[in-house]
Amino acid sequence: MNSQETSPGPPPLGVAMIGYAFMGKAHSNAWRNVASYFDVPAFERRVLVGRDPAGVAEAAAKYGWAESATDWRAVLDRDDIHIVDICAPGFMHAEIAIAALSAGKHVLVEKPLANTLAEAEAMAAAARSAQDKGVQSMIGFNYRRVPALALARELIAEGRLGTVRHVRAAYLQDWLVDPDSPMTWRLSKETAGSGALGDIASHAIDQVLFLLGDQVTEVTGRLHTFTPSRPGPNGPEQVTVDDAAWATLTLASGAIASVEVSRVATGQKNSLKLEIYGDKGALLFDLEDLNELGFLDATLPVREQGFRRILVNEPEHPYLEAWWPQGHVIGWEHTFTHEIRDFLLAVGSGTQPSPSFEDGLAVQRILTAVEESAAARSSLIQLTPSASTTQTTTTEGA
Ligand code: SOE
Repeated sequence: MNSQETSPGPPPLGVAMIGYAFMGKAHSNAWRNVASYFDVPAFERRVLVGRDPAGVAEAAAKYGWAESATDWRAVLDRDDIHIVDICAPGFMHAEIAIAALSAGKHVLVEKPLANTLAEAEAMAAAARSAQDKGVQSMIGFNYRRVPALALARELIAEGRLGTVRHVRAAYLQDWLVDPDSPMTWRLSKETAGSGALGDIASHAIDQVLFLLGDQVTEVTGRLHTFTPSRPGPNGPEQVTVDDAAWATLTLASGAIASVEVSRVATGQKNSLKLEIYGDKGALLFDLEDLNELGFLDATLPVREQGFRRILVNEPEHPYLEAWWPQGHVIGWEHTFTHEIRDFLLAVGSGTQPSPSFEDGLAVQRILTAVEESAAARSSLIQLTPSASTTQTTTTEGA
């Protein structure tokens, strides 16, 4: 049963979703709920696509898709499909998105846009051509739809922080701390493109661009793999991507941002921390407390200054009017409902959704620059440890 009764008006948009793992589950939840909370164009969840016939059939029934299929190319040939939501691994993004756009389907694709800069450039070119024909496309940087971060962007744009100078972005997880965690597609360059860099630095970097409404002009980077091989079905397999990444970004405005990401930060579960410092104020955010925004107004008398907690749960706050009364907090999954609401409204009004594939390409260029800087190791200065100051771990008096 689809998510909404087909009301009089334009015929419903047929939706196909490709992929049904973690992101497929999160997007399915959003497709199931969006019409219950927001006024969006009529749509129907028509087909869920996956490689395993039994697995995708079970997921389709569980997540509320009318049917399941295993051949995404055949789905693109269907006249009753108008939207393709790509939740497949990164190595499939470019081929599917370009084919879907060429077939006249509106496309939503998960981040990062692609596994390589060349793929991202081809996708952006296909999106420009499709847009000329009224076919829309969007990349799923869902954290832009956290109400607290949408509010942060508004405050910065209103000048409440003055001139932003210094940004700190850290996205820390620990699901790969155990060296015996098995090999997955996310740990191979061939299927994922990169590791923490593309997976979560893409979010952190997009947030810097989103919040400041700025562009990056310089990049330094470093990548590191702490666990070079992991158990595979037939023995140890080489990990060919980074476990952690560091970058500094110079923005066109002159602001400087540091970006740090890791999937081996023991104890950090899904902590995207953002700190934005201006000459008139500052903002603090942590995804693990996504309903809250720390705000310091430096124009107040110093005796009254301090970070105050804004509970971003009022109807006046972005997206919140659709949900619960003030103070009834929302969750991580709501960001995908907001994302699909905005995507559907853009498709329905024939306007470019945001973030666009161009925005995804901008992030991809920065990711590539981090990789190039890391490979050149040009920012790394070798220091020779001095024997006299080398710290030892022997206990006192041992
Ligand atoms: C894994 O790091 C992951 O699922 C990312 O791929 C998502 O984009 C992020 O939102 C949560 O963590």
